[in-house]
Amino acid sequence: MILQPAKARRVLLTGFGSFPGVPVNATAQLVPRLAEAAAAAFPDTAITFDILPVTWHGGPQASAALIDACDPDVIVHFGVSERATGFVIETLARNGCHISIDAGGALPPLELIDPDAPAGLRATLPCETILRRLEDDGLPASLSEDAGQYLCNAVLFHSLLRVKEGVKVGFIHLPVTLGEPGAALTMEQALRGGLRILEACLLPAARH
Ligand code: PCA
Repeated sequence: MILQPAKARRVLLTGFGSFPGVPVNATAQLVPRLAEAAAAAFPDTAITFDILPVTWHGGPQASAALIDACDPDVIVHFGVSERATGFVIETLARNGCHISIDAGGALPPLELIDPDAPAGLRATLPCETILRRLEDDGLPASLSEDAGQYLCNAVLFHSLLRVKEGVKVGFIHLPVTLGEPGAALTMEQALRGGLRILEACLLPAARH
């Protein structure tokens, strides 16, 4: 859904749907709210968002279609992880797939995402700046080099392969319990942190 067409800059935000073991993916609730807040906070920026299916074929395909349609300057993918206790800023996508079933019950076609691609691709978001901004706001955050080799890693890898030079692409993992009572992160904190992440990407005068 495009909230603000024909703006100077373009941002693509994605969350994920349900998958085995996670019947409700909190990023499917967070991302539409973040898109609306971002549209208000960055009026010169067109915000496109969508929720990707957690399927080996459909997830990357849907993401590629969004990238082609909106030609973003910044892409922030969000997903949940059992291991996350705050904002986990993924700095590396690996060319590998765990042999795990997706939301449609399918396995990945290969153990590699792309046999012709490098073993790893670095996220191009300003990860250190994002970390500082989140920490400065009192939010729990860390950098990671292991996005898990499931769909989150696969979508990040595909996006990094697909975009032209200069596009900022990255992935943020959030706790699987996001928004639940007693969770490490409330939905409001996730929303606030999402805006801090976008500030780090969109405000070049900020500390880098
Ligand atoms: N987390 C999974 C896929 C979708 C999601 O939210 C992952 O970490 O790969």
